[in-house]
Amino acid sequence: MAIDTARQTKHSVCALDCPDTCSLLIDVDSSGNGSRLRGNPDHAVTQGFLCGKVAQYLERNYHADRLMHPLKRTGPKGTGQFARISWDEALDTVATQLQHVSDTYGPEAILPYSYAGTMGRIQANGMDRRFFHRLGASRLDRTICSSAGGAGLMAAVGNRYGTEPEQFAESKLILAWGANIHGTNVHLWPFIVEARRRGAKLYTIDPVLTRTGALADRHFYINPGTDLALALGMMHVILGDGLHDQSYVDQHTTGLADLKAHVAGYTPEHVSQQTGIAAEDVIFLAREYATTRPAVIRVNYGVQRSERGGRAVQAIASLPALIGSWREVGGGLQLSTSQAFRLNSDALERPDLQQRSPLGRTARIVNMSRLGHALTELDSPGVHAMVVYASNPAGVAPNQNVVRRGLKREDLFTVVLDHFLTDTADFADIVLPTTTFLEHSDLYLAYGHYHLQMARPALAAPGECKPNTEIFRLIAQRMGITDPELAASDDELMRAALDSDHPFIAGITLERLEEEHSIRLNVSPAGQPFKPFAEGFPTESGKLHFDVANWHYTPPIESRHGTARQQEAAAYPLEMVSSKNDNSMNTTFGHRPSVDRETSVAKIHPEDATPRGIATGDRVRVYNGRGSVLLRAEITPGLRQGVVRVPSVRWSKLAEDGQTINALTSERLTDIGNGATFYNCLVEVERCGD
Ligand SMILES: Nc1nc2c(c(=O)[nH]1)N[C@H]1C(S)=C(S)[C@@H](COP(=O)(O)OP(=O)(O)OC[C@H]3O[C@@H](n4cnc5c(=O)[nH]c(N)nc54)[C@H](O)[C@@H]3O)O[C@H]1N2
Ligand SMILES: Nc1nc2c(c(=O)[nH]1)N[C@H]1C(S)=C(S)[C@@H](COP(=O)(O)OP(=O)(O)OC[C@H]3O[C@@H](n4cnc5c(=O)[nH]c(N)nc54)[C@H](O)[C@@H]3O)O[C@H]1N2
Ligand code: SF4
Ligand SMILES: [Mo]
Repeated sequence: MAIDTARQTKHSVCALDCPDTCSLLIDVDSSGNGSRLRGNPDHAVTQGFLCGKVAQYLERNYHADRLMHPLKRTGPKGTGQFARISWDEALDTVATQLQHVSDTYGPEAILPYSYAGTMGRIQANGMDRRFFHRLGASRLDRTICSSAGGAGLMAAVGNRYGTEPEQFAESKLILAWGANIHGTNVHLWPFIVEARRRGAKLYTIDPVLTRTGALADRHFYINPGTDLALALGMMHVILGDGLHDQSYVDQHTTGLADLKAHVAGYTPEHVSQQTGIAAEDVIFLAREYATTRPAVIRVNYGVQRSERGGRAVQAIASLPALIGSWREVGGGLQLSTSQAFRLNSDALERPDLQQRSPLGRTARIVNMSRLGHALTELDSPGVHAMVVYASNPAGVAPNQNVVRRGLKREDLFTVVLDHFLTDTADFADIVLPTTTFLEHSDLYLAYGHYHLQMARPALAAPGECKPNTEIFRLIAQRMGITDPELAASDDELMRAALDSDHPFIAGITLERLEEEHSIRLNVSPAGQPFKPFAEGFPTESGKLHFDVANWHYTPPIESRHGTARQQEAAAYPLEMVSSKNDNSMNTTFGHRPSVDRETSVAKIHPEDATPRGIATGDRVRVYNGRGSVLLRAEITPGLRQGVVRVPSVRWSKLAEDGQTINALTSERLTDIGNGATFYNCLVEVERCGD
């Protein structure tokens, strides 16, 4: 075999919605074909490896079903019948229809719908935003993932960042709280392995014994949505035993006296009834946490997909202040690091363009977690056009049957930009093929580390695929919009984002990123650890407030202990947690047969299965008042009894009943942050043939 001397190794960045935002290397041969993807060994967090799903990304990139040219619908909505059309026809149709909707109902009748299919700043948070602002379209409140936790973290520490992953190696105790680190954030794992080599302990708090729980020193099964009670119980023990850090508390917090009075009632026994964690284990967790130094909490988004999730995160994020752990390298807490990336989002997204729109003012906000409501009930104006990109709402949005009813409306014009004919694309009037992160330029922040990255296309765009940025520029042109902001090049967009006077970004330029690919933010001097709240908090008072007025724990309405729904609780006695599948990414790898198998399973505790006559391998119907889904049962003791776990999210078109698990989840929102409550969901399960 001849050696391909022209083969090159190119840099890229994984754009998927994952805290790790890996630095990638890809081998590209002389004909431009990519042959191998691997983690960059020189990156401080990627450390030379990738997760299994993305190590195989070229399978997805070169898949025979990849969309290669624009399509228009030829059958009823939802049936996925399409014919090939030219870009010219596609752009004309989209431009004409958007103009028509804007003229007829006003521009707010147009709804953009996007999330983090790519986390790139310019492809899904750049030209698209400029375009919709200039139209005067409704603004989408992007709440489907992290807004409750973000609001809770903000309310506690005044910012959305925390302990850097590299410091976990210095910790002596790691609490993984609603965090399946090994499954969803695997680049934190080597730091934990190193810490444990040096004697650290890992404890997990989760209703499910995940991969991470199975590897932990101890796992604590908790009832879904009861974390606020546990945090208050731990504070009760810490304060009762005098294990708090009085000097840190005096200098950097307010409200200790009220906190003492408030948590007096959260005795380990009381907390045990709520959380299902034994009273002695509540005491154990609190004492271990307060006396093992340094201790770090990795709280992830599992906690906050819950009715009480925002306040729970706020209370959890107040624990490190109580024990003075922010002073220590390897202490503190991490939920996210994203807000340290002080890019100039106004310059990138140009919200001021709304003033130039036919609306002439700031447009209304529509919550993406209530898409079903938006498409079926919203008026003045109703939604008459939707442009979906970097998201698959027919699969991932809650209360899917209502979402689908909305998507089927004949008076709704839907455009979908994607790589595959997703469940959502099946409802589209026009489908536009887009490039992947290996084929376009972008700038990447991260939510699990502090390294800013930039990627150039490593592969040529296949077929007629175009980057999102280019598609929005072209639609704007067709609509006769001549504002220069909508003609900006990809590099101009990246430069606008980098044009920030914040010290964390100072000195980071496109030229440097071109050269270095990844640059650590100036969060601390080179070689020194970042201790964000060692000297106080970026809150208004400069202190963390123990916010007891907002910490009255009551069980989630939709839970076994929820009082308001006792009738439903009797009909649907099990609590379903449809958390992340270890080997996929929301619906992004749903085409893979192995992923389809893994996401079509309901994991049931033996004590729940036996009385229902359910055995492993049985076909079961999981249902509630909102819908019904057929799955395969897997009986396992690795769950809190009363909890059913369904790894998510499957492609409905591959399911025999055409349903995914979001047929069962509700549009109820979280306590703060207007987030989705995927993990408070009452169901019943019955055996249903073989
Ligand atoms: N492999 C893989 N990786 C992913 C993703 C994926 O789909 N697959 N998705 C990405 C995305 S979009 C995100 S947001 C992140 C999310 O990352 P994580 O937050 O780690 O993932 P989740 O599975 O949502 O939730 C974590 C754990 O919380 C538990 N949990 C559920 N309810 C509760 C509760 O009330 N209390 C407590 N203490 N725990 C609870 C779940 O059982 C789950 O094991 O992962 C990203 N990475
Ligand atoms: N039951 C249940 N529901 C959930 C969750 C859960 O755990 N359980 N998780 C929730 C969470 S945390 C999240 S973040 C959401 C995720 O919801 P989404 O953000 O919708 O995530 P995906 O399902 O992965 O769909 C992303 C889509 O973007 C496309 N895409 C990728 N890159 C590009 C690009 O450059 N351009 C364009 N145009 N498209 C691109 C992909 O092909 C894919 O179809 O789901 C939520 N829904
Ligand atoms: S999904 Fe996460 S772990 Fe996997 S390659 Fe991408 S950033 Fe890395
Ligand atoms: Mo997410």
